[in-house]
Amino acid sequence: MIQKLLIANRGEIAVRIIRACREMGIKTVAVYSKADEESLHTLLADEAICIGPGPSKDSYLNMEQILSAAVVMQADAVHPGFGFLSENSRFARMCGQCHIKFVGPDPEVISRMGNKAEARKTMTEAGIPVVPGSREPATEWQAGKEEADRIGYPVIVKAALGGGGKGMRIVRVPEDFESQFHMAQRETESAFGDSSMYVEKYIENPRHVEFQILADEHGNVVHLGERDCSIQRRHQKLIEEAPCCAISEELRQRMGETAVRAAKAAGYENAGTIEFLLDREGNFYFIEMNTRIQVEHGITEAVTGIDLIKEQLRIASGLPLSVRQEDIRIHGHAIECRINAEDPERNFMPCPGVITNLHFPGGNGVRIDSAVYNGYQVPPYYDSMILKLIVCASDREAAVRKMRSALGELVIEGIHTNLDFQYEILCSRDYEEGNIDTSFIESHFAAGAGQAGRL
Ligand code: MV4
Repeated sequence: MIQKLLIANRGEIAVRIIRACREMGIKTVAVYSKADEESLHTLLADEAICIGPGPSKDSYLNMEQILSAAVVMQADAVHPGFGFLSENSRFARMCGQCHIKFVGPDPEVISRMGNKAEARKTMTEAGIPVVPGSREPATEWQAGKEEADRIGYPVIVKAALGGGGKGMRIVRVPEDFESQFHMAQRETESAFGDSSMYVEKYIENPRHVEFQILADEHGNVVHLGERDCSIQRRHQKLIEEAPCCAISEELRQRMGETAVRAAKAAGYENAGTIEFLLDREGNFYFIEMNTRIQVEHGITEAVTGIDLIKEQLRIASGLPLSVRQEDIRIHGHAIECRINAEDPERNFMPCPGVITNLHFPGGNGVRIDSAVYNGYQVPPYYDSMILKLIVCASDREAAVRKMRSALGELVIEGIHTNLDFQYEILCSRDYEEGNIDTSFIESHFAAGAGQAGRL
């Protein structure tokens, strides 16, 4: 069993991991930047070690510094959380070379799934339904155009190393292909230092539905149902829910079984997510696999009762999964709202600063994952997400009502947040009725803006 875990992250996910370790009797080491000396993860861990100045590239992305800290502090495992180094295969490999267990899949799997064109190929060969599109990545527009003409328009050109919306262009007519391909490719080169692209049929306004899976090193693979993550703004998720209200029990079984087969085809170990697009006709297509614990894991925990971080630590320790597929049941409905330190009135610009007054909602079925406290200074260097509000109730309608009530009780003063924007979404007719897809924010708010830009 892991004795001492170094958490290569900050903020609420570092706190979430520390809590799981405390319950499991695992000692914790926090790493922190100069800007995080007073952060909750630094204060809560058993031990803490400074790894550099505020900017991420000098601290939370500094692999040598983090591994030196792990060696010096005698940690036997590293949990990368999400973001930062969580999907960096080189970091995972370096951990192995230092005889430190990386809490996640093998470096080869991280790298294979990190290349979305290669992931497509792996899944196609395993008989997993993928969006019609490229069999091979293309670096020349002519090769991409041949694929596009074959599948038919509209198509979407994507970066092989992309994900998260960078290096992506929708092409509606053949005449635009060459210029759109080059635009996507230029963005890809500057963001990833790579020019490898692929083409897919463009699915109009799908739902983004992802399945949580767990795989141990003994060959057991299970799925924990799905999350609907369709409410996004500029590829940043805002609200997630579990289960997806557009999926029947029969479809859930088919998609879940597909997700398990996908994880097996990838040679997967630990917690992972299989992303699908779901169209109006109920067709689903694999798009990507995420090889990390995700921000929205808490809603899956709420409806399954399974602690995903504890499962990750069990798996990394070589233990079998604590659950079998037939024991996993989805109970009720959970919703998560991401609260960000940003100003919806100023195009969602990040707004760091000091929190001068803070009040959390509570009650039955309300969970807050956060690392902020009254008087805390939100540093300017990192992601603007400061709090996740998760509610769980017997059904979707009850969960929506509980979320409205909880958002109404939540008080964060001193900094701008998207709290009111979230409340507005929760009160909209289409959200209430479950009429959501990936175009929701664009179609309900002009240019994805807040009240200032309302249609
Ligand atoms: C798509 C798609 C439609 N068809 N792929 C966006 C993020 C990345 N994880 C995958 N994404 C999409 N992939 C196919 N074949 C729609 C999206 C998508 C999207 C695309 C362009 C502009 C905004 C979008 C918002 C959500 C999803």
